[in-house]
Amino acid sequence: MAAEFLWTLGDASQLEDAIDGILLNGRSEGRIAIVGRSNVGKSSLINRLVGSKVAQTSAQPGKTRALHFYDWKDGKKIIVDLPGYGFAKQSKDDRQQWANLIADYIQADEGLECGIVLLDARNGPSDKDVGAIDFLRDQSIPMLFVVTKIDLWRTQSDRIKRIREIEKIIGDMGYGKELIFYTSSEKGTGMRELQAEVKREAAPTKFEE
Ligand SMILES: Nc1nc2c(ncn2[C@@H]2O[C@H](COP(=O)(O)OP(=O)(O)OP(=O)(O)O)[C@@H](O)[C@H]2O)c(=O)[nH]1
Ligand SMILES: [Mg+2]
Repeated sequence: MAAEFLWTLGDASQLEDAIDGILLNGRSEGRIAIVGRSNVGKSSLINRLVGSKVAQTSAQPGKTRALHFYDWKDGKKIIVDLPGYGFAKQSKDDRQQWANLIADYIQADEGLECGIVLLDARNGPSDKDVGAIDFLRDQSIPMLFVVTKIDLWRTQSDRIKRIREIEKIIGDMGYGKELIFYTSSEKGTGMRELQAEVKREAAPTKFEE
């Protein structure tokens, strides 16, 4: 089997158990966190990346409400599906609770090698996307950027406009074009390149400094 479900973290009180105990007991694989707005295609990308349908996807935003950990055996990584941000129907309290849970996890897991930030091909990066990138940067988490749903680009000029916009915003934050991957989980576009890059991710830079 290419990948299997490991563990769900629904509450910060389980963090210690997750990091030091049940989840990572005896496991040295680096963790890769999938970050992005609700409905951007995080769970779909995970399924494509690991080559099996381990993560639940849904047309309804807000499907993934806890942190789900998957053992990607071929890649020798643990993939973490994070709850999406910017889910409109959420109450302010819920939103804060989710943000705290994600932040607590990111700060607690020293084995987190990389954050993959997903950006919807149909919109330019939003303020919330920029906020998430800032947050990861503040924690010294290396990042890759994955543009999702590129099968929904209708015209060549649409494609060019969006690519320029994405490169500009990511570039202004200090990240190069080589870190941006253009994908479709629907068609499988760009997956091989992304898989190779994620497999290559080495020890976290925050511990090399
Ligand atoms: N056309 C197209 N649709 C996609 C693609 N990737 C995901 N989707 C659709 O987008 C919707 C949301 O996908 P999910 O993978 O569940 O998104 P998510 O980011 O995990 O959402 P939450 O768990 O709610 O945060 C589903 O209807 C998917 O079928 C893609 O590459 N192309
Ligand atoms: Mg999801």
